[in-house]
Amino acid sequence: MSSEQTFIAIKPDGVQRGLVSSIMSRFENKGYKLVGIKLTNASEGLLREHYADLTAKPFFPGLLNYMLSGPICAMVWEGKDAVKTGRVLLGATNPLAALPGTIRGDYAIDVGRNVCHGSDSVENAKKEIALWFKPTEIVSYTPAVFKWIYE
Ligand code: DAT
Ligand code: MG
Repeated sequence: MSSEQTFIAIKPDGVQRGLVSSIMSRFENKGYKLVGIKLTNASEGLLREHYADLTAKPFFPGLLNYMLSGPICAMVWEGKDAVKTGRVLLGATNPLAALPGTIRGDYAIDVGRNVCHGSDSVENAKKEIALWFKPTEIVSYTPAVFKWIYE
């Protein structure tokens, strides 16, 4: 099985609105394995690196302020096709276009308050995990239910 790790973050609005457990449940219920988690106030430097491809966008200053506005729940989830399927669980970037049943479809309205982040490629997931976590903060274990999730 090709197992991947993806970086999923609950943004300050998701933390403030008490959505941490609801969002985590989506990943747990699907069968993905939590291998890293922390609640953190991200620095401006970290966020500029995290969103390096967006610094020239007109919405970037607002995005930066939003991400600096409170704690973020940073997580690493692992499993088969975790990067692409993680994005499916999040839903479209613009919550108004996100389907019901997805996190953004169920819990958000404005693109600038879309409650969660998910890596968009395996390569970016590796970069983001290395940016937000030290190697020792990522754990390795086999869940007891593993054989009931994967054939
Ligand atoms: P995603 O978070 O789905 O990967 P992205 O990487 O294109 O989307 O953009 C990062 C974040 O920037 C996104 O979650 C919310 C914000 N954003 C994107 N497009 C925006 C826009 N047109 N107006 C305001 N904020 C936007
Ligand atoms: Mg993105």
